[in-house]
This record gives sequence, structure tokens and C-alpha cells, in this order.
Amino acid sequence: PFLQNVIQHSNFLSGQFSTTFIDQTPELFVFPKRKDRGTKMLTYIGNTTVNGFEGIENKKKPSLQKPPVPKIDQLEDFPSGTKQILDEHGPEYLADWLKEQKQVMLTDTTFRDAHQSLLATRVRTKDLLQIAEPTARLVPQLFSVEMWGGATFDTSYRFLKEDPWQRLLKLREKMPNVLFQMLLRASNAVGYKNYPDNLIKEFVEKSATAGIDVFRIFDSLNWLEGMKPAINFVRENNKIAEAAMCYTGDILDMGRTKYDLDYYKNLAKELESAGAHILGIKDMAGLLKPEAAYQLISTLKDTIDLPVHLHSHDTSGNGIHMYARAVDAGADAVDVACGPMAGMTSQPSAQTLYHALEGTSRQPKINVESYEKLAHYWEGIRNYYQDFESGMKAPHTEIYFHEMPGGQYSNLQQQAKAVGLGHRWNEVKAAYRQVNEMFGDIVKVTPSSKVVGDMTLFMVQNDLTEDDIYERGESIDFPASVIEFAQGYLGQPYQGFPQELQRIILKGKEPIKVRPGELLDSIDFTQMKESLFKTLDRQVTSFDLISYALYPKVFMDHHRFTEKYGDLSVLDTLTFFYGMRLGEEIEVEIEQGKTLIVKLVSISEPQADGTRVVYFELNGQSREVVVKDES
Ligand code: 3PY
Ligand code: ZN
Repeated sequence: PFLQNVIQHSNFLSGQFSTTFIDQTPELFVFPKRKDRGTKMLTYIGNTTVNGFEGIENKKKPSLQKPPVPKIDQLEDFPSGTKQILDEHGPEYLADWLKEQKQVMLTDTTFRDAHQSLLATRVRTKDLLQIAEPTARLVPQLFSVEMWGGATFDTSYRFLKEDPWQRLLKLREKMPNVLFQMLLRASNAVGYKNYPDNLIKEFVEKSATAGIDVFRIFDSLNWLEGMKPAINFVRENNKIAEAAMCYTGDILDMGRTKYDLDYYKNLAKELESAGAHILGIKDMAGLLKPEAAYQLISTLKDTIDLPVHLHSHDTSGNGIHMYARAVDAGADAVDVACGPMAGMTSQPSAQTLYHALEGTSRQPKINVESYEKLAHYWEGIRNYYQDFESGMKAPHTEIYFHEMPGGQYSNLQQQAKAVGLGHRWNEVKAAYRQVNEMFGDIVKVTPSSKVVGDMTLFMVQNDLTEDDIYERGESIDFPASVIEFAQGYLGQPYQGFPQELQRIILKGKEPIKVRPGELLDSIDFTQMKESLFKTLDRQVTSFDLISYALYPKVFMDHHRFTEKYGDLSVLDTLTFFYGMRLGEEIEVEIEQGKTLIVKLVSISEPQADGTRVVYFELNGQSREVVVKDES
């Protein structure tokens, strides 16, 4: 290809070339990779058609209508929103503005927690992008849109084969008027362990540059020390630090005194002193009961000066009643999701709350008919992801018993299935509660909830009882996450670790008492960039660098995957998950104005070496790819 490039170039043809030819025409020296984009994509489609998609048992592609995208006028200026208030006046002003609102403000979580909690975090950027601009234009009165962070980051790479930074950058373009909010696990960033401070700093800075405005920061053990660096980094970037306390237990239960009203009152005061602009209450499992919400929020409003932003999950079915009481008590903002993506393990529905507050002075000033237009789209989109549904069909009050976070319920269920425990799900839930008690009743939210989940699956899979752990624990190899937790690498739980269990798990290893970030070596980003450049054989962006530092294996697997199959974010969701039906024809817009038409013609019987030949037509030309039949 090089010779062809060169000899066809006009300078070459006209004889005007010299020794600087290479510097002036670098594009000639970029050789096409071995396989073209079309072949890579056909290989992916062929492979998925024959072998299915990880986590989807049902290989049959559903026949579904395209969801209706509400019509909007793209030429009109965007209505101005909270993003403009922040950009013009800064975070302190915005926090005061929020407190002054008579109405309760809404955060829409449909783009993040709703699908993390209902559909195992599997909603693809393509499906978010289509509804992004209509959302920004139709409900510009939102306080914020939660659209990033939590589990969406690594799930993007691992399962959706997408770059999460691209999601953020692209959505930001389509939604320039509403605050973008992310969930930041303090020193665990968007991961499951503590990272060095300079990585957290870098992550916050680049997320802010790419478009995040509100950082909801929490520590999975409500450990203030673990949250301080993240709060400071957000403040340094002039963005909004929403420091959240995770709600666990039940303040109404007088028999359960560990997490009582005073506990939350003191923590709120500490978070205010640590520099929070907003106090978040993160009710990740939906344990906050209506009367408890009233008491908690009234007390907090009397105790601190910050606006209070409540996040909850509707698992028990009490969500709307609870929000109504929280609003009466003075909650400044609450988290909701668009109707068809709301309820159950997700957030309560925006539209339902709107109607529930009818006739009160605090009803949100949104256009509910506009919300219904968005709802038509989400109703359709949810069907694309039907194979990731948890199967929960009705309100689940057992949540008050096992206390599993909404975002974990569907994921743990998938994990249980993957290790062959799908049919023992009820046992898994009971064991989850038992493990929490063994750990001393801890706050359970990522990653501490993952530790409880790992220990739970470990015990059920190996048929271990609590007594077995105490009697035979010395000879048991505990999961790595459990050992790290007992060592103090996720931080310090309130009132400490149960010592006997800690001793059994650690087998002589010394636990740490300081913040893990103080012990971890800083990352040398310059050196990391050089070595990554060599490995990837391409320019390394600062986004790549952060992702690699957070998740080296996940990032490299993703890199190899895209080398092999190309950029699959352009494929429609059903083809991405199920491949194609025989005789089906699809259109794939690989870049603006460039569309491939793909038809699946036939699939051969397996050959002696276990491969099949998949015959396509690509823009009318016959093409075939060979895929290994894994069945
Ligand atoms: C996350 O950390 O991903 C959560 O949603 C916790 O609730
Ligand atoms: Zn949540």
C-alpha cells in the first residue's frame, strides 16, 4: 500500500518531491490495518449470530419496533438550565439557588442508575444518544441528569465494548443546558478498590473537563477520611461536591442502635465542614421508610446549612410515599427516573411523583406531557434489553430484610447464575443478610456490598455455615476482596471490624488503620504514557491513561477486542446482542453519510475443525467470514 500511496500522490507524479516528503505528507505513511472495517464488523456479527452474547441465554433475536424519538426543533437555541447557572456563577451560588427553590428539584437518573439497577447496566450509548437532545429540550427544568459513574464505567468496556469517555463527551454535546451528574465512589473512583490519590485527582480533573458538573461522592463505609481527598479535588475544579452519606439500617427501629438519627446528624455536620456544597442522602437499597425520611430530613435541615438531595430506590414500593414525606420535610432535590425505567430496584418515577405532589406548593415545575413523550421512547428501548431484566415483577419488601443495594440486585443475580447458583437465589439473599451480621452490620454499597456479595456466593457455593467459618476458618482461603476488606484496604467501618472474624480471615497479616491512599505509591503518568504508547501502537489520550490506571486488564482486553472487531458502537442494539437472522438485512451508519448494508445469506454446517462459514452480502457484494462454533 505504501508504494501505491506514494506513486499516486500528485507531488510524486509531478516530480516535486524531496527528502521532506515524509514530514509533509504523513497521511501516506498510515497503512491500512490488515482487515477493513467491514470485515471486522461482519466477523463480530457472524460470531454473535453463531455463539450468542455473554450473559444472554436466549439466542433468538426479538422482533421489535424502533422506539419513537420525540420530534424537536434542532435549530432552535437550547432552553437555558442549571448548567448555565453553574457556569456563570459557580458552585456556591448554585447550592444557594437550589436551597431557595420552592419546588422540589429533580435529578433524572434514567441514563445511569435506572438501567444499572434494572438492566445490569447494559444500556448502550447509541440508545442514550438518540434521546439525549429531546431530554435536554423537553425537560430543561431538571436539576441534573445523572448519566455517568458508578458501574457504567467498567461495564462500558467489559460488556458493551464502548469507551465510557466517548459516552460522556457525546452526551455533553447533545445536552449543553442541564447539569451532568456522576456517582464517584470517593477513593475507589469508579472501581472496586482504593486507588492512589493522584489517580483520583486526575480522574476528577479529566471528568470535569469532559463534562461532569456534579460529583456525588460517597464512601462505601461512610468513612469521612476516605471522602476528603475527592471532595477537595472536586472543589479545586470549581465543580459541585455533593458529599453523600449512605443510609443503612432503620432509624425507626429502636432495637437497632448502630445507625441512629444522631449518627447521621454527626456525619452530616462533618461533611459540611469537609467542604460539601450539597448533602446527599444515598439510600442505595431503598431502606428509608416514609416516617424515617421525614424525621431524618427535618433534623438535617435544622442541623446544617446545605441543600439536601435525596437518592433512593423504589424496591419496596414505598418510594413515592417516602419522597412525598421527604419533600414535606424540606428535601431540596430528589432522584427520579422516567416512568418506564422507574420503580422496583430503580428510582421512583418522575411522572408519578409529579402527580403525587399535585395541589402542593412544592410540585416540580416540569412539563409532564413532555416527560410522557420521553417515556414512549424508553418503553420501547427497555424491550431491547429484556434479557438483562432481573425478573422482579412486583414490589419487593424483602429488601428490608436483606438490604441489598438496588444497583447490586440484578448484577448479583447474574453472578449467581454464572456460578450455577441461579436456582438457589433465595438462599443467596438470606446468606447476604447473615454475612452482613458477621461483618458487624456494615454499610453495604459498592464496593463494600461487593465484598458481602463475594463472601455470600463463596459460602453458598461451598455450603459453608457461619459456624463452619469460625470452626474451620483457619483452613479456608477466603475471596481476595474479603481479605482486602479485613485488612482495611477499603477503609475503616464505623465502630471497627469484628476482631475474631478479622483474625480468622487475615491469618497473621496485619491490618492497616490509615487511609489506604496514604500508603499507595503515586502513579507515574509520564512513564505509563510512554509504555502504553508502545503497547497500543497509537496516540494515548489522557482518558486512555486514566482508564488503564484504573483497570489495566479491562482496558487492554477492550483494546484487543476493538482491534479485532472495530468500533461496534455504530451497530444497532439488537444486532449487537443477538447478531442477525437468516435473510435479514440491516443498515449500519459507520460514519456520517457512510452506510453499510449488510445481509445475512447463510451459515454453513460446522466443518471438521469446528468452524462455520457465515455468508453475507455487504453493499450487494458477497462476503464470507469464518467463525469458530463454541457450542
Ligand atoms: C454504585 O456505586 O455503582 C452504586 O450505584 C451504589 O449504589
Ligand atoms: Zn442508587
